[in-house]
Amino acid sequence: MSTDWRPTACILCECNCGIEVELGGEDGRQLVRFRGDKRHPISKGYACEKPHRLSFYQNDPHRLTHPLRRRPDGTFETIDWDTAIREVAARLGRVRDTHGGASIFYYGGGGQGNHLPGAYASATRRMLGSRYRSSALAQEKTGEFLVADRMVGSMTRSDFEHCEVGVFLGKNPWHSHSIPHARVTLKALAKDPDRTLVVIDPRRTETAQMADIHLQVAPGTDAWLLVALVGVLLEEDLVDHDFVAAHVDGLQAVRDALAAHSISECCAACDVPEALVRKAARRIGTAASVASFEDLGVQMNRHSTVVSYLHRLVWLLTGNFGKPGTQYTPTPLIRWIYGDTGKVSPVVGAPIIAGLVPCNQIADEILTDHEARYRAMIVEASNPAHSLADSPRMRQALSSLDTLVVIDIAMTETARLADYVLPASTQFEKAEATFFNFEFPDNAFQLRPALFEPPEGPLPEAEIHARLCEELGAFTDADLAPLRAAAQQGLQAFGAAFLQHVMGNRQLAHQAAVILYRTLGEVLPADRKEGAVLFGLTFQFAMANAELLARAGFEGPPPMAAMALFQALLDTPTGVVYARSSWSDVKPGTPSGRIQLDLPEFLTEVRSLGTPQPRDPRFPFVLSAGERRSFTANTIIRDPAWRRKDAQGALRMHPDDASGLGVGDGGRVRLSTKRGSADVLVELSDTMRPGHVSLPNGLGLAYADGAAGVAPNELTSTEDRDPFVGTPWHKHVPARIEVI
Ligand SMILES: Nc1nc2c(c(=O)[nH]1)N[C@H]1C(S)=C(S)[C@@H](COP(=O)(O)OP(=O)(O)OC[C@H]3O[C@@H](n4cnc5c(=O)[nH]c(N)nc54)[C@H](O)[C@@H]3O)O[C@H]1N2
Ligand SMILES: Nc1nc2c(c(=O)[nH]1)N[C@H]1C(S)=C(S)[C@@H](COP(=O)(O)OP(=O)(O)OC[C@H]3O[C@@H](n4cnc5c(=O)[nH]c(N)nc54)[C@H](O)[C@@H]3O)O[C@H]1N2
Ligand code: SF4
Ligand SMILES: [Mo]
Repeated sequence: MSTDWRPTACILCECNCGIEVELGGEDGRQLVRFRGDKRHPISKGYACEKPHRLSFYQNDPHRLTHPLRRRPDGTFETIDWDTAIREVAARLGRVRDTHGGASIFYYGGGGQGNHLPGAYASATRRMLGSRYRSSALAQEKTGEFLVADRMVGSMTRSDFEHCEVGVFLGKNPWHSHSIPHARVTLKALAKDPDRTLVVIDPRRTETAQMADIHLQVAPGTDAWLLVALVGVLLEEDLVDHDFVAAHVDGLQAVRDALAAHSISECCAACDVPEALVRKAARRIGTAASVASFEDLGVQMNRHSTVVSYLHRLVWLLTGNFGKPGTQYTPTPLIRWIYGDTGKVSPVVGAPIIAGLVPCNQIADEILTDHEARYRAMIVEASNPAHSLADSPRMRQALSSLDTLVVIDIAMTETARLADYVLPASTQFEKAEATFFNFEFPDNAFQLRPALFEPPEGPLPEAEIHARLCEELGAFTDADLAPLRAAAQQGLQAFGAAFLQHVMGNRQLAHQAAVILYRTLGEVLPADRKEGAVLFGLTFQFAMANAELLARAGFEGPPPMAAMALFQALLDTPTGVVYARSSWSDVKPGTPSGRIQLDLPEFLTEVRSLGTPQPRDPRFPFVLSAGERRSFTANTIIRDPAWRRKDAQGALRMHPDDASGLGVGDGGRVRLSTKRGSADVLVELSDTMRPGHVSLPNGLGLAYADGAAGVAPNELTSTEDRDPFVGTPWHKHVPARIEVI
């Protein structure tokens, strides 16, 4: 057996740690062993336990091997690629010609480790005139995006490695990571007597167990806790007045809004002792640096967007922005749109934040006879029939479309509903990359080469979109001829030809991604071919960020620097530092250049916070539907055997609740919400607050031997959502439990 260690990345969370994989097996196509890759500029050798089981992703028995077409009776038949491309292009072209391209909705474009499909799909969408799209971000991050854009004019991330105080709000990084080398960073914080770890979570999570201060908030009451924290900062004058004077507008408006609230009543409302809230506020208010991260525990919960606003007040009032150990503005390789463009969705008029239609309103946009409804959908590298609220209604919506095309590696819950299923190569059978590049001061990008060729059948998304665009008449061989000729002469000649023939021609410019793949891609090493689209993206980056690029060693005029970066990405499969920032670069991106606190829409909500909603006696429990655990990774790995622990994905419950119900550890209960019911296995855990139960995320997948665990969104509803941006309240689902 050969031993062949090759660089790639873990694809199971957005950290995308660099790893090395030992290939083996008779055909050299087995992922045998894994180790963190020390050469990766960000992860530097770190990896958690999950990538050791990545072979379950690569060897999924439900892998799609051929294009499929739905028969009238609902079963699928295998078709060849030529037929699939011809028919998909014809069906979508007909929808465009009859109802307009805006009726073709695009969902997905990538998961935790694969963002090149979305880049290539831009060409297909342009050919079809598709205008509306969404992705998982519009069920988690759009509230934070909106607030970040209005307050700071930019997304921020946090420097936990150097902070004196680290705060996690509705976030369990021990399991969910999201920051580099999470466990090392957490242990260092916890161990150092001069540093303080603060966790705000109703559950005594693995992270909370390491914390110096755990604010074990009552589920769904973070708004009151944060009002109390900000209230103490103001009352005890823990405000950084120099920072505020230099950078912040609107403090008085915050004071006025908070004056309506009593700190002790807010502490009572969130059920955290006032003394502990004051202790946390004082620690935050007097620390040299505070890094703070909010995630799904509050972003998928009541008052989510307002909580994102209040959370920013905590670190902005205390001056924790733009210096080591605090918050910074990252520079991802592609420019992310964060804010509100003022556009709304065509049927229900939902706000489009960050270019995305709220996920919870997609079904409403389809299940209507409104003229502007979505009639067709392309779903790529996503599983909305499982991952979005109210799966039964989502299935109904997807089934009622004129045409549903799914591009995936496996037969997912969504693919089962499709008219056409197009099989993609896995992330180890093609070049891939992600645009989750948020690190600082050095920011890195990794173009991962394919580890081996795809089996006969599946194709990389770049190829699928190129073929679809060709079938739709995007360009001719004559259009590509000068580019192909130039590509033979090297990057510089190609760059000149690309500018002249593509960027100077509107129609072709819209097809830039697939044209790069079809021309430049053909002269790239075969295992890096799908990286062709980065040629255009590095150009865009260089035009906007020449100085950061120069500091990372890519000097010269932007086109030259871009080409040097592109070449480095091709040559360095372990990742390249493409931007070197410094703290003095961190500035608010608002039009005034100052941080804005006086945002009346949020302050009105803050002012009118009454008391937490009493529990509905029919649903006395709060269910967090979709917790991250040691062996969960959304629905990226479908084989339940990959989970070393907790195979059935148990419902976690406090022992007092269990004894009240008369159920023991390992017992079964019926869990019901207003939307649905499921039979679940119980795991007793005194880490839960009484009255709060939780189910893991990503389980209940339709599998060979029947589903393991509960699909959380069989139990959730689309109307339980944030009033500003429509994000779901999945962590706060009223529920009833009966012993079976
Ligand atoms: N192992 C693993 N890691 C992952 C993923 C995965 O599937 N598995 N998915 C990745 C993705 S896509 C994401 S978005 C991130 C999400 O990462 P996290 O947001 O950390 O994940 P969750 O476990 O869903 O929720 C976090 C915490 O919210 C808490 N919570 C519940 N209700 C409340 C409340 O009312 N208030 C507060 N303050 N907290 C509450 C829960 O107890 C839980 O500890 O994880 C990423 N990392
Ligand atoms: N109730 C509840 N629902 C939730 C959550 C929750 O906490 N509670 N969490 C939500 C969050 S934060 C997120 S991010 C979403 C995630 O939900 P989705 O965005 O729907 O994505 P994943 O479950 O990650 O599914 C990824 C899909 O990509 C496919 N895939 C893998 N590799 C490739 C590839 O190379 N090419 C192609 N074309 N496909 C590929 C996989 O087979 C899988 O079908 O779930 C959300 N849903
Ligand atoms: S932290 Fe995330 S990317 Fe890194 S090894 Fe673990 S699951 Fe993979
Ligand atoms: Mo997510």
